[in-house]
Amino acid sequence: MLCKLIGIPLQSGASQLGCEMGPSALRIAGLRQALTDLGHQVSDCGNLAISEQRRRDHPNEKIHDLAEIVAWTEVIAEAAYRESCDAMPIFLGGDHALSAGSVSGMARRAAEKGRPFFVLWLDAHTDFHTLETTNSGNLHGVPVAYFTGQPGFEPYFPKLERKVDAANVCMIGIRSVDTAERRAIQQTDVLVHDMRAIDENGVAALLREFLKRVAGANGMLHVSLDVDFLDPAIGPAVGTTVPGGATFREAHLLMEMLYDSQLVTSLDLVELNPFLDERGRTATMLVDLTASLMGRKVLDRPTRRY
Ligand code: NNH
Ligand code: MN
Ligand code: MN
Ligand code: MN
Repeated sequence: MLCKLIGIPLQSGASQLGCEMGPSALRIAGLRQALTDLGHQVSDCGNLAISEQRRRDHPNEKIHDLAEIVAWTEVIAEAAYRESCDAMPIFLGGDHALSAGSVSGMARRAAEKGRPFFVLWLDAHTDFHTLETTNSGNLHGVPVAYFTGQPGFEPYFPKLERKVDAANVCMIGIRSVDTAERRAIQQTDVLVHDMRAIDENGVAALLREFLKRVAGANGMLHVSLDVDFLDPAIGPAVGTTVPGGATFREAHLLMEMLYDSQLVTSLDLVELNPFLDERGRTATMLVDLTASLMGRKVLDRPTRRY
């Protein structure tokens, strides 16, 4: 597989500065080597950058850095579309606002290939605020509402060439949902598995069900991995830690199952804030999880079909 590493030093969607250093930390933690060790070809596209920003004012005065995030969204969506022509893009964040671009660009690619498009959202949060409802004003809290076509993003954000069907979005790990998000997401077909669902069923059953649907539709699958999906004990380098997250084995099992499925066509690694890390262990954790997603295993075993 040809993997393209796309660095996105975007940090103004989050409340705390530091995600800008995420792409560097992932490179230093050995992402390229981990992938080449597994037999993949890797091309590092370097970091994206934004140029001019058009001024944008939204009536919700809590929102900050709207013009910058919009400029990033355009650049990222274009890069996602371009680089996914012949490769699997891996988006090195950067805060989760980047997924407005990575997901919308990949949705456009899937439409061009005539394939249905699915998103697996691994996060403590649903990121389902609209521009009207965000009360933190942090735009890393809005990407899922944007790419599923909830109202109010136009004319501020780029017009979506393809919305993602809410029924094709599956979330796992959820344990922090604001009131407005809860109300809005319950009116959609987004499949939300909170931590209780993991406790009661185990991650494997939840993911297997979803992968069967993706496989049955011959879909393309985008995986968006927010560091705060992990329990803070194994992923401390994030500005929005929430207790009670996924364990080391739960996270690796999901990645191993995703590899077996051979359905993943793009990946976000987001919200890594190296300023908050402990001797690089969260960056290393993300590299190891990516390796599991790309085929690293303890023992060879027959590939499971979905
Ligand atoms: N819902 C909160 C907000 O909108 C938190 C979002 N923060 C995240 N999302 N880290 O993954 O501010
Ligand atoms: Mn998130
Ligand atoms: Mn989160
Ligand atoms: Mn909020």
